[in-house]
This record gives sequence, C-alpha cells and structure tokens, in this order.
Amino acid sequence: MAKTNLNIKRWMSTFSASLVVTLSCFSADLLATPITVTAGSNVPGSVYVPSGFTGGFDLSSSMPGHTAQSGSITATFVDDGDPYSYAGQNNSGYIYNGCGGGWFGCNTFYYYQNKTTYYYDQYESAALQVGSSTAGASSNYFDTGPYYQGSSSYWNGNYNYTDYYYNDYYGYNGSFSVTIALDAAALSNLNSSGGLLDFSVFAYSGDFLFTGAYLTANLVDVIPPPPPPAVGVPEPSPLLLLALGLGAIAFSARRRSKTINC
Ligand SMILES: [Ca+2]
Ligand SMILES: [Ca+2]
Repeated sequence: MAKTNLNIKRWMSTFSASLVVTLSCFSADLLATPITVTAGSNVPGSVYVPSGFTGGFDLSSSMPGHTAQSGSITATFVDDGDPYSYAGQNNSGYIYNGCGGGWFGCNTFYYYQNKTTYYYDQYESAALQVGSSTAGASSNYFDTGPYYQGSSSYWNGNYNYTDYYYNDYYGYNGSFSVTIALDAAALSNLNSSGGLLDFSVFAYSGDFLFTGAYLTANLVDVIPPPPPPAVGVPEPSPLLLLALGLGAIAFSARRRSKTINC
C-alpha cells in the first residue's frame, strides 16, 4: 500500500510539471512582441498650403493578423519664402558738437542720425488633425539685428548732417514640424478600415509648404477567440480518468517488479 501511494505521488508530480510547461507555452503565444511599422502619406512632394487639404496613410499590407495599439503622425513644413514687408523706420537723432563742447567757441556743428529700416517676415502656423485631435506648430522667430548699410552727409544751410543707414530683417521662417499621437478615434478608424487613416493639414496663419508626413504604428497580434466546445462528444468522467490513472500505476508497478525479479 505504501508503494502504491509513492507511485501516485510520482504520477501527480509528473502531471503537475507537464501542466506548468503547457501553461508557460500558452502564455508565450499570447504575449507576442509588438511590431512598429512606419508609412509615408499619399501626398507627393511639397504642397503649398494657403488654406488646407486632406491626405491619407495605408498600412493595409501590415494589418492582417494585427491590431494597432498606439501610434503617432508627424508632419513637416517649411516657410515658402515670404516677401519682406516694410515695417517702418526708426530715426534716432543726436547732436554732435564737433568742437568738443561750448556753443560759442566752435564754428561747425553737425547732426547725425541712425536710420533703421525694419523688414518683417510673415508668421506661419500650421495645424495637423487626425481622429478627434488637432495639434499645431509655427515657423521660427529670427532677428538679424541692425546691419550697417552706409551713410550720407549734407548741409542744410545751417548745419552739417550725416545719416547712417541700417536694415533689420526679422520675423518667422524656416522648417518646422508637428507630431500628434493617435487618439482613440484614430486607432478605431485605423483598425476598422484594415489600415487606412486620413489626416488633414490647414493653416492657422500665413502660408507655407507641407513637405511630408509619416505614420508610425505599434501593432500587436490579434488573439483569436477560443473555439467553441465540441457538440455531441461526451467528456470523460472523473471516475474513468481515475480508473485509467490507477491502471497505469498498477501496470508500471508490475513491470518494475518483473524487471527487479529479472
Ligand atoms: Ca514667414
Ligand atoms: Ca510664408
């Protein structure tokens, strides 16, 4: 009887080990490693954006067997090179005493003025819209500072005048970009369409060139639902399983006994 208990313990130990291995393999299948895919938009080249347009992405070749969990869209822009608009002139006048001081001891007085002309580059602001979300980006501020351009001198009948000229270019230009995460609506559209997703670009302010957009999506395996139980096939009863187990133990014990006897 003690030997039978020992065999039952060994059989249960073997069964438990097999069950652990089976569950481990099952969990590994469910936790498939996500893959990241990237696709460019269907908008070719650069598009002038005075107002707006709509484009799209196509991930249909990567979607079978997968579902998108997260992702983002990045759109890039560049200013189109605006004509500078004249922004006024600043006159800063100074009186210079050529004699080093003293009004009555000098014969010559003259004035000089710094005249700066400002040229303004228009401000641009772009918007990217996907799903239910919108994000914006704007061109970059710059200021060259006053650059000396030359001077001119003249006599107005009473005094000598010298004007010094400067130009200052400032405003907004250059390349800029915006990235927006796929929200729930965008992910739903992407998954329900089998990998297609639309986006829109428009101008909040100014004009510029849209130079491209790409979609990055993180995909995971689609886990199929478990198959329905078979109809009409009776499951083995616990008593039958117990009888089969005890029979196997008895058979194993008999073989071992014979082997020892040999
Ligand atoms: Ca500009
Ligand atoms: Ca512009």
